[in-house]
Amino acid sequence: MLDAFSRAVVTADAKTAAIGTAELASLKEFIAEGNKRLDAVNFIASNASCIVSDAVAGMICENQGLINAGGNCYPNRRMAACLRDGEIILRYVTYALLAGDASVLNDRCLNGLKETYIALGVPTASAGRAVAIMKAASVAFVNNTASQRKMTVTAGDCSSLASECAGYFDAVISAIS
Ligand SMILES: CCC1=C(C)/C(=C/C2=NC(=C\c3[nH]c(/C=C4\NC(=O)[C@H](C)[C@H]4CC)c(C)c3CCC(=O)O)/C(CCC(=O)O)=C2C)NC1=O
Repeated sequence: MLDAFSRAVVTADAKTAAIGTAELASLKEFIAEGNKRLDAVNFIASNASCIVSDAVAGMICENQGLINAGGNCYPNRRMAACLRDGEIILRYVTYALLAGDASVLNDRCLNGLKETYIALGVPTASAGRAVAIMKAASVAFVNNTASQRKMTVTAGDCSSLASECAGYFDAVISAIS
């Protein structure tokens, strides 16, 4: 598992190069923007059950066959597995956002997930839809634009954190598509 710092070391080592000024500048920014990052992770993590249940409910609302006999959220055991998977995926996205690096998400969550889903008959398009709804909600939390749950926080520009966060969700969707 890598973070923004160890990623810079591994990348430089692979080129047998010194850590360059560009890498140091980007790590400096990572530190300078660190409080925003911690707030963003906190806002997502502390609203995780709301984000997950809303996304799975939205996915089912758009495709009610999922909860009928033969659907992959039927019976309750599968519904519970689906909600649990939403929580797992969101948790690994918050780990990646905290680390500023996707390797923990890729190695420990996404590796083999598509194959698992195919083997179990989990519909990957529906799973991708739930992840897309979690992405929209999480980006709203990062930008503090979630209408019902505004956080009291110093105002600032979090657009680059929001797009980094969106990128981790996009990586999930493409890994299972
Ligand atoms: C370390 C990270 C990690 C991941 C990512 C993980 C995923 C994961 N999801 C699974 C099952 C499952 N996943 C789902 C998910 C869904 N069904 C739907 O219709 C929706 C589209 C979707 C929810 C959004 C379901 C229903 C099952 C159970 C399928 C079955 O047993 O028939 C299984 C099979 C074993 C089990 O049931 O627990 C794994 C390994 N487990 C892990 O430990």
